[in-house]
Amino acid sequence: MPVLRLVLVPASPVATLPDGSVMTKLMGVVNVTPDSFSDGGRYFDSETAIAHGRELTAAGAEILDVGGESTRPGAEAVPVEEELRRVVPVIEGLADAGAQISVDTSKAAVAAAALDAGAEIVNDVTALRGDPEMAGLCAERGADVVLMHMRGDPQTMQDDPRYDDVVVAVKEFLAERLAAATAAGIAEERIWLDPGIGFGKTAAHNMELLRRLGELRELGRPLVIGTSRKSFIGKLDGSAAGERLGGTIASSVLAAAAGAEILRVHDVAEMRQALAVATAVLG
Ligand code: PMM
Repeated sequence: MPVLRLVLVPASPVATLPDGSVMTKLMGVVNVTPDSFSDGGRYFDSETAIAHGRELTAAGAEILDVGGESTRPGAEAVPVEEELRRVVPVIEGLADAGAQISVDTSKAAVAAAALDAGAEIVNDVTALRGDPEMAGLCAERGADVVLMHMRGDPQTMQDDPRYDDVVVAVKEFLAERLAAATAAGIAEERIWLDPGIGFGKTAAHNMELLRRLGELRELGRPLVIGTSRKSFIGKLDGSAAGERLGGTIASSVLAAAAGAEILRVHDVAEMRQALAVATAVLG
C-alpha cells in the first residue's frame, strides 16, 4: 500500500476559524440542465431543482451553485432566454434556503438577473472572457466572483490538450485574469480562483494540478476545486459518472488538505462526513 502523508496547509483568512484550522466550504451543485454529464435532466424542472437545493443545504452546503448551461465537453451553447428561464425561478426559490447562491454562467444578462433574484456569487467558467459586460457588472454589483481556468471552450476543450507544464500555465492564466478583474473594478477580496479540473485537461493534467495545488495558493486567493464525478476518475477505474463518489471524496479531501477552501460537489452529505473525519484526524 502506498503511504499517504497529508499536510494541512493554513488557509487564507477568509476561510480560517478562530483557532487557525481550515474551514472548507461545500458548494452543492444544482444543475438545471437536460444534458450535464453527471446529473443532466434530473433536476430540470424548477420545483425539483429547488427541492434538491434545499436538500443539499440541509446536508451542509454553504453555497448552492445554480447553473442552466451544461459545460460538459461538446455541449452546445444555450440561448440567453432559455438560460434565464431555467435559473431565475430556481434562485428565487432558494433565496431563503440558508445558503449563499452562486450562478454558474458566463452571460452578463443571466448573472444580472441571478443577482436580482438573490444570488451573491458569479461562477464564470470563462473567467470573465465570455461576455464583455460581465466584469463591469460584477464590479458594479459587488458580487463575489469565481474565475476558472479553461482551455478553449466546451466544444473543443478536450481535443488533445497539451501544456509544457500545466500548473505553470494555469497559474499564469489565473494571475492574468485576477489582474484583469481587479483592473475592471472587482475588489480583490471578492475573487476566488479555480484551476478548472476537466476543462481542457487530460487525466494526467488534472492529477498534476491536484498534486501541486500549493503553487496555485501562492496567488493568495481562495481556491475552488470541482472534481465531483468527473471523467478523470473514470479514466482510472472505468467507472461511469454515477459511480464516482469514492474518487470524488478522495480527490476533494486531498484538495482540502492541500488548502482548497471551496469544494464544488454533487454529493454534499457524503462529502461533509468525509471532511469531518479528515479534519478530526488531521486536527
Ligand atoms: N465544473 C463544472 C461546471 N462548473 N464551475 C467551477 N467553478 N468549477 C468546476 O470545476 C466546474 C464548474 C462541470 O461539472 P457539472 O457538469 O457536474 O456541473
